[in-house]
Amino acid sequence: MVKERVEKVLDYIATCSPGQDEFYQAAREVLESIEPLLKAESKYLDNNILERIVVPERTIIFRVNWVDDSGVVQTNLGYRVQFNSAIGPYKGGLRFHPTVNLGTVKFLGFEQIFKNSLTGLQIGGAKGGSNFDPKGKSDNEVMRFCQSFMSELYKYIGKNRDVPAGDIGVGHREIGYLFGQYKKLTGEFEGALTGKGINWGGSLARKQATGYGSVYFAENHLTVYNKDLKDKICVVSGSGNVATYTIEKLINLGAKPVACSDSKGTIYHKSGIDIASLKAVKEIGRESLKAYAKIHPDCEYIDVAHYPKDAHAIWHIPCDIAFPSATQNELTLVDAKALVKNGCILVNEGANMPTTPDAIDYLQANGVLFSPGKAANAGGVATSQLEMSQNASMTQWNFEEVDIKLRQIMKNIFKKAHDTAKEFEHDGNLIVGANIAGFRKVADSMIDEGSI
Ligand code: NDP
Ligand code: 2IT
Repeated sequence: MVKERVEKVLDYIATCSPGQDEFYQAAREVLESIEPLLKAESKYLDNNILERIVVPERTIIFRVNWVDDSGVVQTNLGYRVQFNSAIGPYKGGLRFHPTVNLGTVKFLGFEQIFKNSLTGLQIGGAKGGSNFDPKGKSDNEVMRFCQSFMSELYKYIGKNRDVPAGDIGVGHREIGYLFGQYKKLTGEFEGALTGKGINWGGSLARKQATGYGSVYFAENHLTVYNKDLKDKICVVSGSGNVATYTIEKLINLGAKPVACSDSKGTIYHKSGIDIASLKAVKEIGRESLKAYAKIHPDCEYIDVAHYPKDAHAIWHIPCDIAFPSATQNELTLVDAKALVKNGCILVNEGANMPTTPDAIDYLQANGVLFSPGKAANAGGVATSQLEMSQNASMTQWNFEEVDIKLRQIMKNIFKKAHDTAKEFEHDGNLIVGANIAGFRKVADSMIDEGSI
């Protein structure tokens, strides 16, 4: 009965959202893993919650015209998927990357519903973005694009309505231009975006929060198995916001991150990544990691072209812990086999859905601990909510205050996922625990709020 209903809803997605493979993948993982809850309590099927929760409350798609530096008008697509507001105003990032399409935004928005629920805070799920590529554009081009994007988006967002933030390709610079335009169009200086600059309403520690939170989550996970981070060899994919601050916190806590990557290649720095030059190259210089390898002659550089399509160099470097922190489906079955062969004990997802389903199965079957992204990377959005809280009370907390709250939130999320897995007799399976705990709060709220 439960299995058939889940299959029916998945068939509906396949029929009504053809070609949205990433959304289908995300929905399948959630719906299949919550089967123990659906079997235990009939109210979710009785109230058609599955049928309702896989459909966004609102999808906004718009044209973004902007003028490039040579005076030519360029056109991109803009998206905002307001997926679920049962437990709070819509909340979730904006992604600017050439691969972004409606399926990408829907998968991210769907994941965000359950992630935000897990934080224990009052935030609903949403995601947005554009197929605009900030790479290779001048600051002025990025500014004109952001202004044009916000000229449409501002109609749908607001501090109590929908609060976007950053994601891939959207950082401090983009949030600044978006915020400036929002303020100009509405005349309101309000927290309608998070990830803002410290001088204009941002929260200390938001920049670090996803990466730091991911490491705090890993710490909690290891503790249950009487292990810790000390001297652990770590590999971290990506070298953007999440990866950089994962590496920084790992170093602070005595682990040894030795490799990271970007869209062009991977660096393997056996003596340990130098965080200062990583930030100088990627965060400040917006350069490729090749520039890091030039500064450090003892660092090996592996060009992405030297690896087959279904494998990624970073996961073939021997490690104790892997932190996929770049993008979706970046850790495949071939990669998982290499991790197991090299004795990896934990895969801790910093990115959204970075591990393919067959890779997850393989890791779990081979006893590798697995921290799912919607729990492990929730520190970013949780700290965004702390930013909203500070904006609402017109205060600014210091770095330590925010960091202490973040640490506690990650501990609570871990405990919730871990205890819920146990409650449903899937001890140690944090995918089941996180999905059930995240789903239950939202679904119960949907039932309470009636047939809206
Ligand atoms: P950034 O844009 O700061 O960094 C992304 C990094 O991943 C870059 O190093 C980029 O390479 C690499 N990358 C991105 N796309 C690809 C691709 N298709 N193939 C290969 N490499 C790629 O993004 P974030 O660090 O913010 O986000 C990383 C992940 O974390 C995403 O999955 C995001 O959804 C997730 N996340 C982010 C949060 C946040 O607060 N920022 C919160 C929770 C999750 P290059 O440098 O060459 O561009
Ligand atoms: O995937 C995510 O959780 C984010 N990109 C952060 C969202 C947010 O609103 O801070």
